[in-house]
Amino acid sequence: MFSLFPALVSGSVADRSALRFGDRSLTYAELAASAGALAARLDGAARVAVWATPTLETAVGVVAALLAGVPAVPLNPRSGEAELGHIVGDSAPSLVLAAPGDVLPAPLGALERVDVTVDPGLAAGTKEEAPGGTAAPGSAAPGTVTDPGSPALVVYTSGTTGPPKGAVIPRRAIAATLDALADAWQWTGDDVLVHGLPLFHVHGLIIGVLGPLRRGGSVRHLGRFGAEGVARELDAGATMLFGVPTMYHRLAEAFDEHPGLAGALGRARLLVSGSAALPLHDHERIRAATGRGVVERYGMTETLMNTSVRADGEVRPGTVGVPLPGVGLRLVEEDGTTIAWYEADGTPAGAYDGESVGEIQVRGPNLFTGYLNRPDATAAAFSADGWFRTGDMAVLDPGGSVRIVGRKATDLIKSGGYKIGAGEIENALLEHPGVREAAVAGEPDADLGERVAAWIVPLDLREPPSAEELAGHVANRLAPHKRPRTVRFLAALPRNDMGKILKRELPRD
Ligand code: MCA
Ligand code: AMP
Repeated sequence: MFSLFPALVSGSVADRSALRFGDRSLTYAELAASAGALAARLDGAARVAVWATPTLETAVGVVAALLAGVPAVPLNPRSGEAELGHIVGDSAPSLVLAAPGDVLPAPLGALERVDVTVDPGLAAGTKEEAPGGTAAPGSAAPGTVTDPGSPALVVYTSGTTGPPKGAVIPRRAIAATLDALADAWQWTGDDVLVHGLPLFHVHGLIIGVLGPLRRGGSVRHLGRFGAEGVARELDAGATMLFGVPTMYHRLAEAFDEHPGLAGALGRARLLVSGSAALPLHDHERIRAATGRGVVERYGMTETLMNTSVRADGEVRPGTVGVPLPGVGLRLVEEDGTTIAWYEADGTPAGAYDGESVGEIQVRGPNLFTGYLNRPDATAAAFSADGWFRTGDMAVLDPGGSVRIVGRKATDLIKSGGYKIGAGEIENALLEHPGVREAAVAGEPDADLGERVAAWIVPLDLREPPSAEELAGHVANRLAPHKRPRTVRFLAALPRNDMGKILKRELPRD
C-alpha cells in the first residue's frame, strides 16, 4: 500500500498539531476529517485547480486532492489575467478549490467552484456524514492507495521563452524527495517547521507543507514572511526554518532592529536555504550573529530536490552538498563528455580533474514525468540516455560537494527565488501600446539575488511610458514578482547582423 501521508491515515499522531496558519490550526485528526470530507467530493474529478493563498484552506485543499488521487494545480493568486488564462486553459481543471469569500478573477469564472471548509469540529466525532457520504469523520478515506506513478501536482514554471509550462509531478517523486530529505536532515515527526513561503511552488508547498505532514510533524506558516514572525515561532519551539536567500538576507539585515532574532535563529535545529544561491556575505553574517551555518539544498520544479548539505555535514558556503539518496547526478560538458558522476547510492565514480565545469544532469525517482501538453519540451529536457538536463553549471569541490557556478541560459532570471523567463516579460512589454521594442535581462541585486531589468525602445522617444506604468502592465498581465524593477529607455537595441539582440551590450549605467 502506497500512502503519501502515513501519519494522517493511521491516526498515530491524531492530537498533534499538523498545520498552523496565524491563529488557526488543525491537529492530524482534524486535518484527516476536513481533507477526508473534501476528498470525497473530489472523487472522480480529472484535475482540480487550487487558489493557493498562504492559508489553511490551501493546505487542506491540496491534501484533499492528494487523498482523492486527483492531480492539483496550485495557482498563484497574484497572477495576472494573461498568466492565469494560460494556466487554466492549458491544465483544464474540472473545478477550482478556494477559501469561502475568496474573489476569483475572470479566467476562473467559468469553472465550478468548491469552497474548502476547514472544520475542526468534524474530528471531535460529531458523527455527521461528511459531504459526499464516504468519508467518516476522523478518517482520511478515500483514495489513500493509488499508483505511485500517477500525477499528484502540476506546478507551472517559467522557461526562457513563451508562457510557463506545467511540470507533472508524480506521487512517487514527492515521497522520494521528502524521504531523502528526512535522511539528509534527520527530519522527524518531532520537528516543527516555520516558514513564510508561497504555496504555489515546490519549495513552499511540497517541501514546506507536505514535508512535515509526511513525517507526522508540524508546520507553522507565517502568512507573510517577516523577521518578527520567524523569531516568535523559533522562540515558541519551532525547530527548523526554510527560506529563499532573499529571506535570509532580510533576516541578516534585521539583526540590529530585532535584538532577539539572532538568539532565536541560534536555537533552531536547522536553518535551510534554497531556490537560489545564498551569497557568502549573508552566510557569514548569519553565522557570526547566530553561531549557526545555513544548510543549502539544490532543487528544481522538474526534479524536486537533488542535493543537500547534510545535517551532520559541514556547511561550506557556496556548495549545495551531495546528491540525496536515490539521485544519480553527473556533470556533462558541452560536447556531451561526462566529466564527473555519482551513482544513485551516493558513491562518487570516475576521475574528475577537480576544476572542469559541466551541466548538472540528474535521474532518479524524484523526477517529474513531463510537461503537460508539451511532448516537444519534455523530449528536449532529457539527454538521449534519459538524464534530465538542469541547465545549471557546476563543479565538484574537493570534498565531492556540488558548487553551482552559473546557468546555461542567460534568459532565465532568479529573483527572490522565483524563476522568471526573459522572453515571457519581453512579450508582455511588447503588448504595451507605447513600446516598440523590448529586451529583458537579470541584474545583480543584493536583496533579490537578481532583479528584472528592461530596456525599452518606446514608440515615441519624447514621450515614453513611465517605468511605473510598464512595471504595473507586467504585474497585472503576468505577476507582480515578474515586473521590471529597472527600466531604461533607448533609441535602438544593440543587434547583430542577423537582427538578434546582443544582451551583453545593453547599457547598464
Ligand atoms: C509592487 N506590488 C505590485 C506592484 N508593485 N503589485 C501590482 N503591481 C505593481 N506594479 C506589490 C506586490 O504584489 C506585493 O504586495 C508588494 O508590492 C511587494 O512585492 P515584491 O516587491 O515583489 O515582494 P517582495 O517583498 O520583494 O518579495 C520578496 C520575497 C518573495 C518575499 C522573498 O520574492 C518570495 O516570496 N519569494 C519566494 C519564491 C519561492 O518560493 N520560490 C520557490 C520556487 P503585498 O505587499 O501585498 O504582498 S523555486 C522551487 O520551488 C525550487 C524547487 C527550489 O529549489 O526551491
Ligand atoms: P525553479 O525552476 O523555480 O524550480 O528553480 C530551479 C532553479 O533554482 C535551479 O535550476 C537552480 O538554478 C536554482 N536553485 C535552486 N536551489 C539552489 C541553490 N541552493 N543554489 C543555487 N541555485 C539554486
